[in-house]
Amino acid sequence: MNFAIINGKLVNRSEAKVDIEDRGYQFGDGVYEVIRVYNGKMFTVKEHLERFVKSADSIGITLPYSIDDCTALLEELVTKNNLVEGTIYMQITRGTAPRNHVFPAKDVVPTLVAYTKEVARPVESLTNGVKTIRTEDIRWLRCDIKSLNLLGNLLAKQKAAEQGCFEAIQYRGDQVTEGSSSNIFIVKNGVVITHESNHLILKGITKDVILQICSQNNISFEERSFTLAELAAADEVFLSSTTSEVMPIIEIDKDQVKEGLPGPITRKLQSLFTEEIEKQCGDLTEKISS
Ligand code: PSZ
Repeated sequence: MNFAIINGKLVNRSEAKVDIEDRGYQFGDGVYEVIRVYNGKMFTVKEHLERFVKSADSIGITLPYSIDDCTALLEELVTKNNLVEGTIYMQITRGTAPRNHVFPAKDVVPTLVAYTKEVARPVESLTNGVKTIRTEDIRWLRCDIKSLNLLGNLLAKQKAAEQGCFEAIQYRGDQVTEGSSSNIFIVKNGVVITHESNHLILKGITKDVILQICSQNNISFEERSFTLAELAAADEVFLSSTTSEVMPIIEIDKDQVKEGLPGPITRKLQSLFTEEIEKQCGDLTEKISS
């Protein structure tokens, strides 16, 4: 049997339902997280749960559990579902109340749900790289909140998919912000460059692990916005996310990045990132080939 968690209780996944007046369903009034599981162990779970609390706090939702209690609940879910390689999706909404834009009374309890999914590492894409398009960033100005409202992101991703591409690289004016569901990095003259974590992007957990890896391994990096011209002139381009890890970008709007092959610093970061996963979760069976 497969389980989900609704408000702290393990329930049968097929019976896990929420009300039609849940504010998540009606307004997208909530926040979420996706946590990676390798070898049955959660990767960077503390960082994800801290960001979850921060996102919730920033829209005035208080998580009814401590981070330790939450971790224990998620561990139980992973065990019960025999999840070896996959993701945990969790979201909290402002709860169920008669539809009204104004927040409901304080006694309305938030709805917290979590469930798991089996997801293999995208080893083929990690090895060969992915194609992308560019598209204008039409989202709101609080992209630092991991909000359930994803329409801008969905429209961008759909546009990419319709062109046979994996991701849409978004920009405001002439500045690159982030992917529709990833952070974007360029490498120029040996320096790794990625947008600073402000209100225009999500502060990616994967991004932060990569920047930590850079500082520990004497790889120069700059956290600053960069232009579309810098993107076009980059030596290497890659994206990062919980499920995509360090993903080489080999094409942008049909133009090859360099020779259309993953670059040496991207490869180095992939290998160091894999080491970090193995440190936290144990050995991985499938390897990225160069
Ligand atoms: O499974 C998937 O497709 C996932 S799992 C996480 C994401 C996609 N994306 C997270 C994300 C995002 O949605 C935006 C707009 N920017 C950056 C990221 C990367 O964040 P982390 O590294 O925390 O997953």
